[in-house]
Amino acid sequence: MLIKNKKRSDCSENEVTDQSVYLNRRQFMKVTGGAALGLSFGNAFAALQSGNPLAPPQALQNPFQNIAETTYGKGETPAPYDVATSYNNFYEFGYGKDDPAKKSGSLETRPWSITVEGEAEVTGVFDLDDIIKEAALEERIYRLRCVEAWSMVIPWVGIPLADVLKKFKPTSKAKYVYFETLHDPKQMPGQRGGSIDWPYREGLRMDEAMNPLALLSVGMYGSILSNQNGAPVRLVLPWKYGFKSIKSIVKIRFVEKMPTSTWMMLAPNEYGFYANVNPEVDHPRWSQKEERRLPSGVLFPNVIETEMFNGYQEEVADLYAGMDLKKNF
Ligand SMILES: Nc1nc2c(c(=O)[nH]1)N[C@H]1C(S)=C(S)[C@@H](COP(=O)(O)O)O[C@H]1N2
Ligand SMILES: [Mo]
Repeated sequence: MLIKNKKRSDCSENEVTDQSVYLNRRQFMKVTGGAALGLSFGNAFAALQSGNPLAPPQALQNPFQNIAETTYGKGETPAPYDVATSYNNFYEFGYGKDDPAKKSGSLETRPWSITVEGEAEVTGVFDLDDIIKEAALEERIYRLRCVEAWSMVIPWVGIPLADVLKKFKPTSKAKYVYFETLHDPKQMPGQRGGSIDWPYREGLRMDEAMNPLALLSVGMYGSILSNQNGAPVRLVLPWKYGFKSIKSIVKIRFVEKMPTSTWMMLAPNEYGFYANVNPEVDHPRWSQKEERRLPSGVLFPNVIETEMFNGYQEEVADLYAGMDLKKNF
């Protein structure tokens, strides 16, 4: 076993867009430069004072046998661990940026099964540890750009998604792959109310899923994933807006038709299927030309220009050759 858990702890899609989700996104834009950001800077500062800002807590350290180093993101400065684990989007635990850290302790991450179904030769229910047992874990330092115009650099631990998907032998009918997050209101308090039609859903075109950049992540900062970051297993798709990087995955389905994601269901005019980072295509309610790179606070706003495909053009531009990226946003 590669992972040891050290210590551990409705509305339908045609109803109007979820007001509370809207509100939350709008409120977020309003506080930009305000108190919330001072807070994340405060966390970074506390982490810097407490020793190594890139180290997870003692109880979580070194659960993996081997993590291969890669060149991805060498030279980038990762966000302090405390920032990456205290400023999150994970609506299953609430809409506030600090809700996931406060409320995700109730998530049981072992044992964890993933159901694989649809257009593939190998389908069924698999234990996560069996899926990753023979896989080689890699560290990849990636930029994560949220559609809300903030970003951070995170050192992930994971397996190329292609390596995992190939094991299930998708058939020629598998044109897309669809993912679902756990749906369990007992463990996920955010699912007890609100108007998102749970579970959280996402999808990729097959060639996107097979792109070498796509990572199935089981860890961060050399350790396991924190619950608020999507434990025990999530996607990381660094050329796409953060919402495509679905957390706490329990279902993988190979399909013929383009699946509908949670954000497409909520606001199809604002969140498309592709959701590639693109400074030329503004969100209907705000610009995507710039981003706040966290840690960022009132005194150090740290605003940088957003890059096409979040700077990963070389790796992924071919996937979209000839496509109108304004239409296919
Ligand atoms: N299941 C689920 N996955 C999710 C989300 C969510 O609310 N639920 N939020 C997304 C968004 S909007 C972002 S920006 C990233 C944030 O990842 P992080 O908290 O690890 O930085 O997770 C994505 N994955
Ligand atoms: Mo996001």
